[in-house]
Amino acid sequence: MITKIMNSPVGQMISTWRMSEEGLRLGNQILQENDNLGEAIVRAVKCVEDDPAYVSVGYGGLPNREGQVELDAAYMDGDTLGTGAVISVKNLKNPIEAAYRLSKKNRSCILAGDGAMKYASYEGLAYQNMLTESSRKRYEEELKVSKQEEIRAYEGHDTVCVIGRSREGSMACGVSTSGLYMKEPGRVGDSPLIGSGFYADSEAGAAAATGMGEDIMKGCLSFSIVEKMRNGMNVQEACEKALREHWRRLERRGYPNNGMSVIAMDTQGNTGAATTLEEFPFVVAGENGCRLYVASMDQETGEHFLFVPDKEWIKNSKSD
Ligand code: SD4
Repeated sequence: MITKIMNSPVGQMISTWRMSEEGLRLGNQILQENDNLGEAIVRAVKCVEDDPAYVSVGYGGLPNREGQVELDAAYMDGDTLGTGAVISVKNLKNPIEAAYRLSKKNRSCILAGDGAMKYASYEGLAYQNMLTESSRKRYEEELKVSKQEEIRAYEGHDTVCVIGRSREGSMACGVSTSGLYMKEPGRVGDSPLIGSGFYADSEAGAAAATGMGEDIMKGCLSFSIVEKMRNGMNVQEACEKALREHWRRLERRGYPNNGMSVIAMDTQGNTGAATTLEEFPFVVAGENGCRLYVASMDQETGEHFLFVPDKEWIKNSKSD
């Protein structure tokens, strides 16, 4: 039984995929207790990074075509517009922590590869071998079934994106991912790119994206949602419209629908979500606790609706 909801939920935090539920609960607890937005977002993202059961983020993430887990993360402070990101980092336990610290700097705040690792080491951040036994096995299995040039991008690549708003109206956003499975070493997706994978401006709202990075970045999707809100559009409409416009733009060029999903929050804490998938789970948290929702797009008409999943849906869903 699906209960459609007419108005998008109101809250202080919103995050992508079911895998973010536990983290969002912990982050929301911090926000409710001490209103520390940065700490709340970093806590929520770290919870997903640390859990090897989630194969698309942090520890146990999806390896690249050389069998190494290469991670991207970013953080944006919507008050200062301060942005930090780390790109293609290996063996860094919590990339979001490095991105958060870098967001407080005004120069050299987006770092890739060795430079990012040097910064993390200077900051005393923890290292860890991020390749678990099961991600190594998954890699070896893939090598057996595909020739190098035919390697498939695994469908379960996902990004944890967390948007938050403090009681005083400060907004921020954090994202973390291992990107595409079997990606080329050094491949950069949308997630650590400002305006594509994330954007936060406390004067206008915040948005973040998950899905095929090469497609998302062609539309600077997160920035485009925030700009629609800045111009007065309702948050749910901004998500749907930005995504639809961009999807059509890609379609006209012959791109297939590889899946893109977005979440957003306006300056009052109203949330929105949209997807080109049939179903995209997201989580909203606030004073009244934490709740899972699903955004759904009719694949024929492009129409969206949101619903609260029941136990049956949760039991049967294969989505992260
Ligand atoms: C990337 N956007 O690296 C990420 C992956 C993702 O759902 O979110 N997939 O392209």
